[in-house]
Amino acid sequence: MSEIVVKPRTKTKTKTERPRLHKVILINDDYTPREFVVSVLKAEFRMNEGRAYAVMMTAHRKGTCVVGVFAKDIAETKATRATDAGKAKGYPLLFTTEPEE
Ligand code: TYC
Repeated sequence: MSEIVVKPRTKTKTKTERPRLHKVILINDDYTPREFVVSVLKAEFRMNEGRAYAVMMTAHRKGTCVVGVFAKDIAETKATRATDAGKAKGYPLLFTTEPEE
């Protein structure tokens, strides 16, 4: 007597999803001094003077500018710290976060 052995054809793949990245976005306002925005970008986002100035001017002209892309908790911490730095001086400076597509 012969037996037919059927091998299972389904494979189980274990996929580990990478955490989605989040953008930190700088929002323009009419009150925060340009130099202060530049100093916050340098301190919190480790930018050099030229990069910080370019990011500040993009937000100033267009309304917003993406500052960087980070893991969710890092993006949120940086946005909060940078916003709080403005608050401490009485400025309405605002950094927000949103998930990357
Ligand atoms: N618009 C501000 C000014 O003219 C400067 C500024 C730039 C403020 C970017 C916020 O995200 C900002 N003093």
